[in-house]
Order: sequence, then C-alpha cells, then structure tokens
Amino acid sequence: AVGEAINTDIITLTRFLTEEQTKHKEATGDFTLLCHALQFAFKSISYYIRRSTLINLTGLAGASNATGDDQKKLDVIGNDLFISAMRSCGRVRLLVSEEEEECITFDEFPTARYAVACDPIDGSSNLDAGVSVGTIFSVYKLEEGSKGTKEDLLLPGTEMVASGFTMYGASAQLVITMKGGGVNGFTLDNNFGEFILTHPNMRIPKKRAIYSVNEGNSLYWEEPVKEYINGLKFPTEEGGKPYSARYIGSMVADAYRTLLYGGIFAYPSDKKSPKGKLRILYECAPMAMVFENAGGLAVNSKMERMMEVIPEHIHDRSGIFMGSEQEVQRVIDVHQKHQ
Ligand code: AHM
Ligand code: MG
Repeated sequence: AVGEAINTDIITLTRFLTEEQTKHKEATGDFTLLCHALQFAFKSISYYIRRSTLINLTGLAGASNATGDDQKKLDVIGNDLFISAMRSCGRVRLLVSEEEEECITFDEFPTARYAVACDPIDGSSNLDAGVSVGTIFSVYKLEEGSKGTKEDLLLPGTEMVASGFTMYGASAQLVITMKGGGVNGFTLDNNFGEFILTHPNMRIPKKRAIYSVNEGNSLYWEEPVKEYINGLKFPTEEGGKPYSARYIGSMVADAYRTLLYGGIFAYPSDKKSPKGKLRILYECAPMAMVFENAGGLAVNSKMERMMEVIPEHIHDRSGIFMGSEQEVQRVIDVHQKHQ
C-alpha cells in the first residue's frame, strides 16, 4: 500500500519528553523545558559547525580557556550558544562550562532548581579537519535550600538527573539518559529540524575486541595499563586474535562508536598527567551515566566506580575506562593483580 514503508508515527524528542513527563506525576514541566533549551543548543551548534568552513569560523579565537587550551572560534560560539539557551529557559540556577573558569550563576532566576555542566564542543582539535566533535552535558537537581554557589555542583555522578551528549558527525546524534532509565538515541533530521528517536533503549554489547586509547601516551602509562593494552595486542591464549584499534580523538565520537559496537574507551591517568586529562563534571561523569544505563561500566584509574567520584573543584580531571562490561572488567582484573 502507498506509504507502507514510511513511518508516519514519528517519535520526536519533543514527543518523547512530553511522554516522559506524563510518567512522573510530580513533574512540574521544568525539566522538560530545560531539555527543550538543550535541544535548541544542539541544533544551533550543529548548524554553525556544518557551516564553519564557509563562514570563516575555522581556526583560533586568539585566547585560551579555563583549563589552558587554545580556544577555537567555534569553542567560543558553541559556549555562547549553550549559555544563552540555558539562561533563557529560566530553569537553570548554575552552569559550569569547560570554556568558563568560574561557575555561572543565573541570579535572575534565584528559585531555578537545576544545575548544568557542559563541554560545549568536545574534541575541538578535530574541528578544522571536519572530523566529528560533540557536546556533553550533565543535569543536576539542586538540594532544597542550596545557596546557588559552585559548591552545590561538587557532587558524585549518582546525583545527576540526566546526562548525555550530541555528536556532530555525518548527522547529529543525540544520546540522552535519565536517572533510573534507559538510554535513547535521536538523529537530527535537518529538514524537519527535529531530533527523531532512531535508537530506542540502547544496550552496549557485553564485549567486543576494539580498544580506543591515545597510544602516543604509552611511554607515560603506569604498569597495569601497559600490561592490559599489551594483553589486547598480543593475546597469549591459543588462537587468540589481537584487538582492533580505533581512536578518533573526540571523546564523544569514540564513546558513541563504543556504545553501538562495544569495546573499551580509555583515557588513563599517567606519569605526565597524574590526574588524567578528561574532566569529571562534564566529560567523565555524564559518559559514565550513559554507559552504565546502557549496561556497560565506567571506572577511574583507581578502578573506582566513575559515578561515585566526587570532584573537589569544578574543573577537576580523572582517568577513565568505560565500555562493555567484560572489557572494563578485564582492566579491573589486571589492576587488581598489581595491588
Ligand atoms: P577538549 O575538551 O579540549 O576537546 O579535550 C577533550 C578531548 C576528548 O574529546 C578526547 O577524548 C581527548 O581530548 C583526546 O585527547 P588527546 O589528543 O590527548 O588524545
Ligand atoms: Mg572536552
């Protein structure tokens, strides 16, 4: 019949969020509004990334950010778009961004109950080459009577109410998870201007022989990390095959592939960066929540559950291993042997 192959009952992110809201009787709609603002931030960042080569948005902005990285023009624009979306929704009290040294407080909304942490454009070293980058976000609900200072955000990942990321690849892919829920993936349809549910209830495969790590750092790795990675490359069991290496250098893209195909992504702490490279609040913790809710695991370099790590400062870093349950378990086993 005509239209048989065409889905006319499309689940947009807007519809999904409305349906989620009605599942929670106590919901006020604040969180839904916040998600609508997030959605707009992703759409607009995606738009500028796609046009960047045409409208002179490649290259450096001429400054460096809170953590000392050179800022790209798109880092600045992505950050401004994100902040503006969060401010204008009126539901966010605090915002931490990788690109802002200090926590932003929206004092015009003193009763707003949410706090957000974000890396507006993660993997920006890949931008000018047109390689996938992404936005990572985590959402926290503030304690009753919290003062609205950055200390309110020094929380373990277990306190997040939602987290996720959008990857700006061949298409924009949004992955979102909520506390106690599953992981859902949406694809931005540029003609509709809508994120469409294309990957409902994502589950990471239990194992897969793919590892993703910057091997250029191996000189600095600690013994257990060296032993673990060598074990993947030079299997000792009869007929064992070596793992495949895949490393894009954009955490969001490496994480998205790992989520879909399985395997492991690692950015361990090492002798050069004893605290690791990736930041807890807006890189490690939100990814850990996505991986756990998809049936995977995420630990830091001390083999502690990433979701339980409490940052001391808003820009604190951590080592991280995340991926398929059996692959991460193998890292834990090697580390335990070394204790
Ligand atoms: P950024 O937030 O400054 O872009 O840095 C984070 C990125 C991650 O996306 C990626 O996993 C990692 O840094 C790559 O680092 P390296 O170039 O050291 O391998
Ligand atoms: Mg980053």
